[in-house]
Amino acid sequence: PLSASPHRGAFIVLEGVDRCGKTTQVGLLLKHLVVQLGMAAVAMRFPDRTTLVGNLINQYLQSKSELDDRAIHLLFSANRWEVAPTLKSNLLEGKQHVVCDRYAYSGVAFSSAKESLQNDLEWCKSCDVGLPAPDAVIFLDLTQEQAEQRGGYGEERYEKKELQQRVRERFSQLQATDTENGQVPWYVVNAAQSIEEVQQEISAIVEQTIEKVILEEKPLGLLWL
Ligand code: NYM
Repeated sequence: PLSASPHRGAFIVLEGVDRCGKTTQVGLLLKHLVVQLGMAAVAMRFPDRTTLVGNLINQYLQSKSELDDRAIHLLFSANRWEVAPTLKSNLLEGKQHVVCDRYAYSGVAFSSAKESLQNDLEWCKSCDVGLPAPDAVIFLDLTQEQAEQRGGYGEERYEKKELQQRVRERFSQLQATDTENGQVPWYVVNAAQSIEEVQQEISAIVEQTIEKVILEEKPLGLLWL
């Protein structure tokens, strides 16, 4: 079934705290799908810093501008909505699998980890309700201590120990509600393993997901609806 031509592409999201190796794994996964398996697949990422909104986000992350916590949350969400037509067309018209580095889960996890929004998880989620829903969320799990051992965080906003710890807790909260609602399956991969081991686990999950999408002719879902 993996070689059959799909009615649409599968939408795979990789999530995790900073320094968990997401970006490396997105690259390896794309190569695996395209080069080894000969499939049509593309990589996308959020924030997409190449758009107008993305440029504002980039300035904020580099501390070149200040924004209210809700305002920046809305910009991250707007960034997904402005790129959503391309995402959908890649999946539905292009019939390409999309491997995405972060999505709305990062949006909610990072914003709601801030003190000002700690009681507003539902508000944070509401902005992204109705976006294309992933067929699988692969969460690269790394503890705070393991992340720190990878040479410390960078210079960008949010790359602070206490915040990252809360972000990790938010992610597991989101996993729990998604699992309860039974819409989007989450797969937790231990990101402390070697690059090759992580890659093999991810490939197996993704191949299974693609097979399911194709065999069941699964329609594209709507996030958190
Ligand atoms: N981030 C990312 C958010 O705060 N909200 C979002 O919606 C998304 C997609 O941006 N620390 C944060 C997480 C990261 C930062 O991401 C930049 P990256 O993947 O390092 O470019």
